[in-house]
Amino acid sequence: MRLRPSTSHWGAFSAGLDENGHLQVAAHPEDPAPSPLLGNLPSALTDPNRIAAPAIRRGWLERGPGPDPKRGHEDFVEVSWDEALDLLSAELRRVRADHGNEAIYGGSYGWASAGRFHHAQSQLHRFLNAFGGFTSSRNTYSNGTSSVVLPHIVGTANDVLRNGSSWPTIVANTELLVAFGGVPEKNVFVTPGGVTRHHTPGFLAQLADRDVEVALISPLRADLPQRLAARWYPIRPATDTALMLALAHTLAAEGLHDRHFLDRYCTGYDAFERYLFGADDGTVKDAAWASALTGISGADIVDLAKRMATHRTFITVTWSLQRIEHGEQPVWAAIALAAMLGQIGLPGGGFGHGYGSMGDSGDIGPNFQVPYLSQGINPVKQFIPVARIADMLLNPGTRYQYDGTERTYPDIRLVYWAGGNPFHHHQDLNRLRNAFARPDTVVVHEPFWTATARHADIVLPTTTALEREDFGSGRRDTHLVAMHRIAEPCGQARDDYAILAGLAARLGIEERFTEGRTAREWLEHLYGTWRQRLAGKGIFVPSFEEFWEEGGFRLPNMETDRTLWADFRADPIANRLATPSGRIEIVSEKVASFGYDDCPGHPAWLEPVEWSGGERAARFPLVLIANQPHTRLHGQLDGGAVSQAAKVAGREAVRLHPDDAGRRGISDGDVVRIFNDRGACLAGALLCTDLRPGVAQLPTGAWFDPAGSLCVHGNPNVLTADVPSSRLSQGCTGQHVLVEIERFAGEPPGIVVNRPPVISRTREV
Ligand SMILES: Nc1nc2c(c(=O)[nH]1)N[C@H]1C(S)=C(S)[C@@H](COP(=O)(O)OP(=O)(O)OC[C@H]3O[C@@H](n4cnc5c(=O)[nH]c(N)nc54)[C@H](O)[C@@H]3O)O[C@H]1N2
Ligand SMILES: Nc1nc2c(c(=O)[nH]1)N[C@H]1C(S)=C(S)[C@@H](COP(=O)(O)OP(=O)(O)OC[C@H]3O[C@@H](n4cnc5c(=O)[nH]c(N)nc54)[C@H](O)[C@@H]3O)O[C@H]1N2
Ligand SMILES: [Mo]
Repeated sequence: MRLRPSTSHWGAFSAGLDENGHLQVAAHPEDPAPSPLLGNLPSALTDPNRIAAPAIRRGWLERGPGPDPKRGHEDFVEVSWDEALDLLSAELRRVRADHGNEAIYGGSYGWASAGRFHHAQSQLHRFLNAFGGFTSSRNTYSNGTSSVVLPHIVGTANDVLRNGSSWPTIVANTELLVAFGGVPEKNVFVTPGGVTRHHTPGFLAQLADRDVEVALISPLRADLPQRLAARWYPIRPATDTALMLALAHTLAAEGLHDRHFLDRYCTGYDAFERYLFGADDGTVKDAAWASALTGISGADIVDLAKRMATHRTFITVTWSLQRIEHGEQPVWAAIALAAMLGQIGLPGGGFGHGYGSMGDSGDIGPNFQVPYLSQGINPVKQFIPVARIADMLLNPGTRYQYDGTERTYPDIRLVYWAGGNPFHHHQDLNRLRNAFARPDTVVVHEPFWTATARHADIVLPTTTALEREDFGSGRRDTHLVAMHRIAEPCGQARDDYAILAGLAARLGIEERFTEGRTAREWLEHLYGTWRQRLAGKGIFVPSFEEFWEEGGFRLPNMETDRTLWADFRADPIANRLATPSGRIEIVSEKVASFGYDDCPGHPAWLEPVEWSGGERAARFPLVLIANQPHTRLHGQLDGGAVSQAAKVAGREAVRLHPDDAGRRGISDGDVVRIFNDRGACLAGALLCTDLRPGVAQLPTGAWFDPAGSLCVHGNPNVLTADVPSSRLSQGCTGQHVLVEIERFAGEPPGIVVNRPPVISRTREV
């Protein structure tokens, strides 16, 4: 058996088919900490949910395009590739002629698979741009709140999200790590595009060896590796801002804040201090006040503030903290707190965001631009903040606020998705189903019968990365990996590129889209021009043939420990920040001028609307944390061995505190029903004391398996609210939701999403 190289979002590997046709996978030899998720890969080729042939929803085929509540409830008819592409190209022409390019929504958010050329979104956007453009999406579900608010606070999102302090600097200098959301090791194996060497688990081990003091602030103990001797503060979810304000209040009240730093590098501190002392609203944001909200004792808060002031302290906030209502506030409050400590720009001090959220945060790999496919230019300027998809489809023509501007939702007639799964990633899936009934046509390219494919009209089967040639490299990756074809395409699956090239030929834009190249010729071309550009800078990399033969190579090291923050500290005039004041804006006059009560001009405690009045909390007293799964990437390869091994009673596992379970008569291994007024799902109970009582945890990614408004498999997005973080950023708020849980009495309905939907080979019923 010959093993061939490839890579995935969770790391590089080599793989081959054994004599029985089973995929055997070996981690990259240079990876010090290979991801357990590699164990899901064999299912990519064998999952019964692989789409075998192009398929069209019967109602669309028989009645033609148009809004249809039957979407997601009807059988499919298999058609030939020619018929599928003829019908789709005619429909694209119709929508463009009757409604204009703006009526095509091609945001197509999602992670697709690793590989730079066959990146599904790049391919789709390039195609749609050649066709005259499309309504696009901005920002991410990952950090869509931070990416809007950070430029107002520090003038840049990128330098916070991508170029913060490196782990080696933290390991060598930090004395106290205050980790809001912890540093969940489960998440660090993942980086978009994948990394070949997973360094972060090693850095976490070094933190333990150096006895760095860690304050773990999270409802879940598992958010920090056990080997780190941490002090665990089991905070009530969504109250971190209150804790941060009380820490800030303690510093101010005790005179422990760095006046010099605040004067020289920041603006607005005095107004913020008035807020901390309750000068205008009469509420002093002290430790006693925060204790009632957070569930952390006042003495612990005062003690932590004092230790922060007397140690080299690094404050980190995982991205999950901003994936909630008012998610701007914990990010802004943490920066204000770090500013009061005066250690921003010092080695091992200051503020970090996303440590433990993604593998590249704090990694030391080279920051290297590898070859990629140009998407061209989108002539259509219409866009939505990405998490407003259902609002857009349900409310065409409606006005909404975004980052200080008023915008209007377009009237979408055709939705085109390649490489993403909104029925995984979006909130309130029962509402999303209604939204997906609105357009005339929904097109999905997928290898698998995901819930999104099942809610489409035209379903086009695509290859996985294992079935094609490509090259791959993630952010901060040490290697460029040659991705060889490891298996033949499943069924009639085609590459996204081949599908779009077929459409482009029918639409008269083939030359613009393909430039006359095959996929293999594109790889050689992109690599070749990149290699030439590098040579011009005196950097020499192997020829394409050598690269391909060797399976990859180590990228030249561009490692640097310089951060924007150190430069700013050294000279805040020459290196002024890109904010209106040039400084860190503890108060932003600009944000204040927008007049948003859900995002005022400085960090503030705002109660989640979901809780307000206490009425919902009385009916649904548990806070469900819907975080990232440790057994897979989102919904990908949910049928894989690692994902399946962790299911309880055949469903996604929900973690519950034994006190909460006992009160409800729930035992370990029971099937439970998790519900609120938006929907309900079944899950398998897993009792554990490592989480705060009153909190339950159900990760995202179990495939949506609807029976009415009930998901029988355990997808938390039937429960989450489709509300934005605020009018400022319109970010995703899927991380938390209020629920009640009960033991499921009787025989639970079986899982059916592990099999394809009903498909006919002929049009006759
Ligand atoms: N409740 C709640 N919801 C959340 C979150 C949360 O914290 N809580 N987190 C959010 C976050 S941060 C994110 S990033 C999103 C993730 O949401 P998504 O990125 O949409 O989730 P994935 O399951 O990775 O979807 C990628 C899809 O692409 C398909 N695919 C893979 N390779 C190819 C290819 O080559 N071509 C094509 N056409 N398709 C391919 C896969 O089969 C898969 O179905 O979820 C969000 N949703
Ligand atoms: N294995 C695996 N790794 C992944 C992914 C995956 O699907 N699988 N997805 C990747 C993607 S796309 C992204 S964007 C990142 C996401 O990175 P994050 O958003 O940081 O990841 P989560 O696991 O959703 O949340 C991290 C932790 O925050 C804690 N938390 C939740 N709410 C609160 C709160 O109110 N206060 C405090 N203090 N803590 C809270 C939870 O206990 C949770 O485990 O992960 C990436 N890594
Ligand atoms: Mo994400």
